[in-house]
Amino acid sequence: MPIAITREVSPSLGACELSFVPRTPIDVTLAATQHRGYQRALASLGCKVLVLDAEADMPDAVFVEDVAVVLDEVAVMTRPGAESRRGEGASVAELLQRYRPLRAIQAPGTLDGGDVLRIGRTLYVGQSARSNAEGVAQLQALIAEFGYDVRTVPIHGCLHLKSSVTALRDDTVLLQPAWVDRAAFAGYRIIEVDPSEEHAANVVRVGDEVLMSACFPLTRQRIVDAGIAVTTVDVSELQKAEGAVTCCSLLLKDTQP
Ligand code: CIR
Repeated sequence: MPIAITREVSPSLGACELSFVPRTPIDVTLAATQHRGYQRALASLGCKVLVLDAEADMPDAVFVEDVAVVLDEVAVMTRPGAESRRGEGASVAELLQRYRPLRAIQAPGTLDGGDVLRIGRTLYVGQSARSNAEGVAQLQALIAEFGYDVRTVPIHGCLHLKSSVTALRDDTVLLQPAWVDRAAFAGYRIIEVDPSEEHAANVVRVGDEVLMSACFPLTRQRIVDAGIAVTTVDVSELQKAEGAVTCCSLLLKDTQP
């Protein structure tokens, strides 16, 4: 059973970082309700959902994906690109160290977990405003012994690599061609998002199924037509904080006997 680490929505979510999404009022109570729906959806897909307490003074702390890169062998605590987010990792590290040996990116390196897409033994790392070359080099060095192929990918017009592309299967990706070049994923079957659904490329893969936002029915249909089972969840209020479905959890294989 995969483990999903999540964290309750902060009451200060409205003061979140925003880069490519205009600021609009966020209903934090609704965001928390939707987030519970997200946790239930992960549980329905077979995950054991762990829940960290909200961080009142850390608006973006619900987006736990950004503070760690979890592999089967090790977890690397990141150093998020946004300074306001650098305190979020401590409580996640405390929980994660029960499941994985921990390593950490150090200054001046920066890396957001949202920029790291693992497909099989390859890690694709987005060249975003949040993740710098030093952060990528440190990641590569910290996991060198495990034999992952680390490849950088340019992105443009979006926050993270996983805003623009995620994996549906080991051989299939869902991609927004306006934000990332198809050529970077040339070896894969590529399903593009519907052009009217700009933010639809971010999905969580759990086994052979995917979880995605209910806001993107046309892209959902493309995935279903490809023979992949899809569960949807309404996370519209979290999307106002420039969050999507991957960012609200850290998924890890339970390697304990
Ligand atoms: C931020 O700008 O850092 C947050 N408001 C959103 C982070 C979303 N994270 C993700 O997609 N991995």
